[in-house]
Amino acid sequence: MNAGTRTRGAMRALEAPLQIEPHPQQAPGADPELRLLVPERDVDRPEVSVVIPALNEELTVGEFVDWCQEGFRRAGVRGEVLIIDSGTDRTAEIALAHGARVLKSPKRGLGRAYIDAVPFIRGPFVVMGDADCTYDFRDLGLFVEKFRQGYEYVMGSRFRGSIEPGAMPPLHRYLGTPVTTWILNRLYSSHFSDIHCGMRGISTEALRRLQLESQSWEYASEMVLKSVHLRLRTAEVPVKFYKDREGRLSHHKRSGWLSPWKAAWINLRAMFVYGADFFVLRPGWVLLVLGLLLTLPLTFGPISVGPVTFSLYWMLAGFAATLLGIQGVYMGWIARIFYDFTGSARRRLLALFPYTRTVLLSAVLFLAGVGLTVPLISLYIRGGLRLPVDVGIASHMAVTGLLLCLCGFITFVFMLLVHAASRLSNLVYGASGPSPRANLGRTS
Ligand SMILES: Nc1nc2c(ncn2[C@@H]2O[C@H](COP(=O)(O)OP(=O)(O)OP(=O)(O)O)[C@@H](O)[C@H]2O)c(=O)[nH]1
Ligand SMILES: [Mg+2]
Repeated sequence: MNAGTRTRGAMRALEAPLQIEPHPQQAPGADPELRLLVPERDVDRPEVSVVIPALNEELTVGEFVDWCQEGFRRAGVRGEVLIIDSGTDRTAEIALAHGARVLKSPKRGLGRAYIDAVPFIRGPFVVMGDADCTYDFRDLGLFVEKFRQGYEYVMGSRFRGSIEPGAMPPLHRYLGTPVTTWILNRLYSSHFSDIHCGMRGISTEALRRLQLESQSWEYASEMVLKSVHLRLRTAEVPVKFYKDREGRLSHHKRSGWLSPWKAAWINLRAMFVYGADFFVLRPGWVLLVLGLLLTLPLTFGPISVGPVTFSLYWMLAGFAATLLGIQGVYMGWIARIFYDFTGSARRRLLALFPYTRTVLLSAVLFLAGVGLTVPLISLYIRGGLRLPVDVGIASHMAVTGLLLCLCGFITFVFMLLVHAASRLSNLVYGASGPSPRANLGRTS
């Protein structure tokens, strides 16, 4: 069935607010290294774009494009396939012949291929994946269904779908993927079941807001983490995962044994960089509370609980924990401002740390700290610049005093950074944050 004559009823929800971008080749400032090839049977005003990087995939790309067309037909949607080809074989020619658009781009990595594609995407919704026929794009209707229901980010899940025997090495299937997915879910309070799945859907608007930067395999983690930062409405759908065709080598294997390890390393790096707040905030709170509990109650002398006496050494441990904790919390909050796509962290932190009130609070903390050190300093001066052997509770007070001085100063500097980082964030993401619901065609 011709894509253009297909019934529109089923996709009315997607069509209503459609805003097709002007043809990207006419856009000024386009990357001169990119070249768009349009097939004879091009699709006009697509409602869904399948966006696929390909590096020498002549073995499978033709069948892959056919799968996509079948997927569009089954879903009753007008779709385009956009192959980002950075190879040297016949991939582009075959893809074109099967009706796909091809964006010729230099070989600069998988993440970069997606970045290159963004200005060329015409549909309001995108489904991504591999050109190797390992993900079953004939079922892309499941993604379309979720878009219709109003979801902005739709993760495929091979664990909720099916995995052909031999498609995933046992180490990945039973250890690597479940464990990293579990850790990510714990840290980010998310509910993914397969964070490494390459078949994903996203609204084009959300994809643009993600502002992907990863050049290589780590784009996968960057996307997941930013989708959490952006609080995208997220769903999961089952996908079928097949093993590589006879004769096709995964790019990890083509690039040598180090490649998957390198991919894992840079994915981990992306998790740390884009999720710095998640990593330091919770441990920071734990240390801060624990530290304060070990310090403040001991300010006026040791305390015995049963057989244990909490004295100066415990205080010093608490002192260190409090400092680490407050730094963790403050740095986590700063990191949150850096990835504050929605503007909510800025609003919350600026309200919590207004300039004048925080300056006053910091000054009070600092002066109270100085005050608590006075007994020890006066003992020191009265002793002829020597401390007596037993200084009593003066040392306890001084430890708390020093801690309050430091906390006051750190809080003051943190407040300055919150204000500075918020201004920067306003410039990057817009003063009130982007409108997350704009221009999306959805039923709910
Ligand atoms: N344009 C472009 N495509 C790439 C590049 N590197 C990989 N690809 C394509 O990205 C997709 C994923 O690559 P695969 O080799 O299947 O890697 P994978 O599926 O993540 O890893 P395996 O699990 O080992 O198969 C394929 O369609 C590749 O052809 C690149 O540098 N540029
Ligand atoms: Mg693959």
